[in-house]
Amino acid sequence: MITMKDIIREGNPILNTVAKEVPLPPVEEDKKTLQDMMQYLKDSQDDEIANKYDLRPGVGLAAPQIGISKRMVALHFEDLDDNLYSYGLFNPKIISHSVEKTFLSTGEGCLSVDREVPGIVPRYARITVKATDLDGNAVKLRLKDFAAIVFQHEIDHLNGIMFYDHINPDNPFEEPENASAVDR
Ligand code: K1U
Ligand code: NI
Repeated sequence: MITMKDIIREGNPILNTVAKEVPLPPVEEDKKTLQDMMQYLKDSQDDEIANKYDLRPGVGLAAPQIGISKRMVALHFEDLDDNLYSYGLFNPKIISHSVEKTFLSTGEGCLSVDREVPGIVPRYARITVKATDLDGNAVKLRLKDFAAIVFQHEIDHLNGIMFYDHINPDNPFEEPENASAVDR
């Protein structure tokens, strides 16, 4: 079981490293890791389990955050229309994106960051992602708004990028051009 003691915190260079592609089809060990990452997210969103094991709630998790520098991400959340996004993905890649930007009105947080970092994190409003799922099937996902934000946050982890790297240090609340806010 993954708990908060397994989560790598900022300052560890693995979080600033470009993760390696996962050979496909995935071996059992990589599948097991990704299944455990999915389970962390589900457990962390269950109040009873989260309290018992002191889990911080998460909607996404990338393998480098548990010290594994491989291109694997887990996502588990519902959007504002109650659509469920529950995916364990190998080698996710953004193949296209909108010109329009978006940002989370409350700012972003990260399981690897034990502090609030205020500011606007500009993201593409719409993205298309190609990846391989836990069953070894190729998937193509069209995502917008909150879902697009979460996927970009997780794929950034695979490229060694933290959410606060996108915040303008001179003017943290400067709104990007062509952007609309997402509330959650
Ligand atoms: O990658 C991570 O550290 C997880 C992080 C992902 C994320 C946060 C904010 C914007 C985009 C992506 C989190 O899941 S922080 C927790 C969180 O945002 C949340 C948790 C439970 C319910 C609702 C939100
Ligand atoms: Ni994060």
